[in-house]
Formats: sequence, structure tokens, C-alpha cells
Amino acid sequence: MRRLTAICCFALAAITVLATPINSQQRSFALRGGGTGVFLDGEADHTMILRPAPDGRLRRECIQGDRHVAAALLQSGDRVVAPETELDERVDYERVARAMVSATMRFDPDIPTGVDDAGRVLLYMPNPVEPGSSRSHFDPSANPDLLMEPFSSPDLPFNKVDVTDEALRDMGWRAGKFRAKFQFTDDDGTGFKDPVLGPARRKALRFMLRVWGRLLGSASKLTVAARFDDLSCSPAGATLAHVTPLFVAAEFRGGIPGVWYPGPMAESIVRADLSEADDPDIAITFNAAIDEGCMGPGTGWYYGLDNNHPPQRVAFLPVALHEMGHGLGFLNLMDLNTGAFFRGLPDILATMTLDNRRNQTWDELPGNKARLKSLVRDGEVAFTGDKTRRDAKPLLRGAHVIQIIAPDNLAGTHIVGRAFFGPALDQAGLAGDLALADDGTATPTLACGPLVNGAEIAGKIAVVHRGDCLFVEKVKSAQDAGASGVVVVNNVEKRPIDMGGSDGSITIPAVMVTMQLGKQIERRLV
Ligand SMILES: [Ca+2]
Ligand SMILES: [Ca+2]
Repeated sequence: MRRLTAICCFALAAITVLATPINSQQRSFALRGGGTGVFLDGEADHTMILRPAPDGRLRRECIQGDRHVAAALLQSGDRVVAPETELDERVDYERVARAMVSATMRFDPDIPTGVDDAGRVLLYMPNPVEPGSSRSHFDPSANPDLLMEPFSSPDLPFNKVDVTDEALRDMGWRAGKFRAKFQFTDDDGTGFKDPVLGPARRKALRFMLRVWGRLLGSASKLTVAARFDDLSCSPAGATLAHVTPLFVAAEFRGGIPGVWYPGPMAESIVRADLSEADDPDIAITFNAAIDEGCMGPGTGWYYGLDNNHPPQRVAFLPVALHEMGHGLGFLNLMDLNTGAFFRGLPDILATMTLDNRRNQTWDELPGNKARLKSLVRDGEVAFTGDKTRRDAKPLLRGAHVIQIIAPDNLAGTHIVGRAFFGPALDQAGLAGDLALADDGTATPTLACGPLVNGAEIAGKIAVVHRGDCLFVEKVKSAQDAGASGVVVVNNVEKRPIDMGGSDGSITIPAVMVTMQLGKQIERRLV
């Protein structure tokens, strides 16, 4: 508890310092040239944290809103190393297999990913809500990974922003170029003013903003307040950075009436400064503790501009690019608890957030309750931007699938979760008959121990259930019994996940299917 309090205080200190240059007492202000501005005090703050993923590796994760949430998540260990959930009581684990289903598991380069049926890029609306990550990110099912996915892959490009510049233009940014000026708010001798690390830090920050500045146009200079602070950090995870646009604007010339725009986007639209020209438009803060080895020996930021970071270092550029995507305007201010819009008006992203089930955007939905329902329609909410849709079409292709060949009434192709261990599936893939695993226990299809039905499994694709032990353990049990591949049936009614884990001795491929498809398959196997 004491530790959590300490982390809160760091965060509060950061807010105070950042809010000082603008008048933190006065939340609303008149825009230069007409209209209303409101200073944001954390509502739009996006925080990138690093913490263990289900496969045990650290992954970056972006959280919007109260920075204390990010700190608390790191502290509580929520979702940490817990890929395996409890048994599903609805599943009859006693059933044992006889193969009557045949299928092919493969990679299909032509199947779009991360988009809805109309090709619109999906937004991240997990059920249940994920504090902060929901609503202002693209859906992780996109392949290759997009910059604005909430969990960023360590392999994201360091100098490209995929469809995100198009998304920002769809929302209002002009094409062209912008220049940035910096206010380094660190104390002398620290952070960006550190005598040793300062030059590399400033160079990397300028490089990141030049990447953005070549893609988006603004007549006014983007003023960025940047600093390093000691944010939460331990070997188990860390806050990497947080960013916020410092104000939102409505009722200005060129904007849609009754809609909030993030300040930098509004200034691009109106071609002028809307707040005082020297007031910062965006505040970005990086964790100084990372460079003090708080995550362990040899850890630290990597400021290089060559996309060549050592495994134990955190690449600065992809983190900064993602966070700046939020700072430039990729954010949704709807209250996650109440469904209420910020000060009663939708933001521009909300007006482009389409609920496919209702075929209405969030500003068209009848009220807060309807928006809260939409917030958890996993896979059914998309970004309406047309430039983004066109840009995504050639980019987001290539899904892992299972195609059921027989029996006829099950024939069809389904997107699956892939495994990060074992051999990757290619276009030819693996064909075979399916057989239910039996490990001889009361819950035989969990396959957490050696299989006792090797004669039925040998040469077949083993069907196992998610739960109770690691994915690699299940796949290894099937492999040891002679299986040619593994289908893992999800144990929650959600889209299948990509399966983490690591075991160099695994030589057969594995995929995850939905609980629903799993039930259909199993009905034919018992
Ligand atoms: Ca992805
Ligand atoms: Ca400005």
C-alpha cells in the first residue's frame, strides 16, 4: 500500500508540473479567433506501461486516463502471467475422441485482418472493458500490428506510422508538413538536459516528431512540452511514458459544430494558434528511472535511430511514436464508467466510431447506456474514416485459419489464434483428421499430462481445451502421443487469442478456435 502511495505521488507531481505553464484553475478559455477551449487535466492522458504478457515476456501496453490506473495495474499484477483460466463447467470433459472431422490449418495471405466486413479498421472494444485501453486504440487482430494497437509488438517499425496518419487526416488534420518546437521542462542537468544522455534523448525526440511532421500539415508550430520524470518501475514492469494534448477545442472556424477536437488537430484545421502561441499544445513525459536500471542490470532506454535495440533495452522511438499519435489527436474522451461525453459533447473520434450492430456512430447512439453497451462489442466497432479504410486494404492481410473440409455441414473457414511457439503455418498448412485428446483424468481434454489414447491421436490433429496448464504443455502432450498438430478450444466465449509460450522441443503447429466452433467439432468426435 505504501508503495502504491509513493507511485501516486510521482504521478501527481508530474501533473502539477505539466499543468503549471497553463492556468490550471481556469479549465475553459476563449479560443483566439472564436470558439471554446478546455484545458485537459488528465482525461486524455495516455500512458505506456511495460508488464508481463501471458507468455511471460514483457510487452508494452497503452492505458488512457488516470495515470494512477496504470500504476495500480502494475502493482496488482492484474492479468499477469495468467493465460489459463478455470475449467468451463459446461464442457463435458469425459468425452473421448473418434475422428470424424477433417480440416486444414494454414496461413491465408488474402484474408483481411483487423477490419470489419466493409474493410473499416476495427477499434479495440474488449469485453470486459480494459481500463484506458478500450475505445482509443485499433484492434489487436490487425496483422501486421498497427502503431495504435494497445499492445505494441517489439517489432513495430521505428519510423513509420502505418495507417495512423490517414486516421488523423480522416479526423481533420490537413495534409502537408508541420514543425515542432520544444519546451524541455526538466531541471538543469536532468532529463532532456542531462549532460550525458540529454543529446541522444533530444535527438530521438526530434527524429520522432519529424516522422510525424512529414505526414501532417499545420500552419502553426506544434509546441511540445517534454520532460523525464521518475515514474513507477520495477523488474516486473514499468511506466514508460505518458502524453496528452493539453486542450480540446470546439466551435472554431472549420470544425464540425458541437464536436471537441484535440488542440493540435484544431490548430491544423484553423491554420492558426488557438491557444496562446507559446503555450504548449502537447505534454509528453518519459520515465527517467528506466535509464537508472530500475528494470534490472543492463536495462535502459535505447535512443538509437537504427531500429537495432538490444533485447534488454526499451526502444524509445516506437513508444514515442505511439504516444504522440494520441497527443496529435487519436483519442476518445468518453467516460468509461458512465458513457458520458466530455462536457456533453462528442469528440471527433467518437463521431467516427461506428457500432456495426446498430449501424450508428457513437454520437448517434441514443445515450450513455447505449454507448456503454457499444464499448464492449468486441470486434463489432470500427473507425469510419475512408482514407484509413483505403490505406488498410493492401496492408492488413494475412490470417491464420482453420478450414473444416468434412463433414459437409461443418465445412467453412474460420480465423484462429496462432501460436508463438512451434513451427509457423505456411500457405500449404497442415491437413488431417481431428481426434479428441484424453489424458486419462476427469478432465481428459485439457491434456495437461501424458495422453492415454495414443492410438487414436497418432497422425491426427489433437483437439484439446484451454485451461489449467500452459499451452506449450498441452501441445507437448499431444506431440508426445504422435499428433501432427493441435487445435486448442477456447474456454471463454470470445475471439480466440494468440497463444504465448516457448518450448524449443515443439515441432507441431497449434491454433486456437472459438468455444462455439469447438463444440460443433466435438459433437462429431464423441
Ligand atoms: Ca496485431
Ligand atoms: Ca499552438
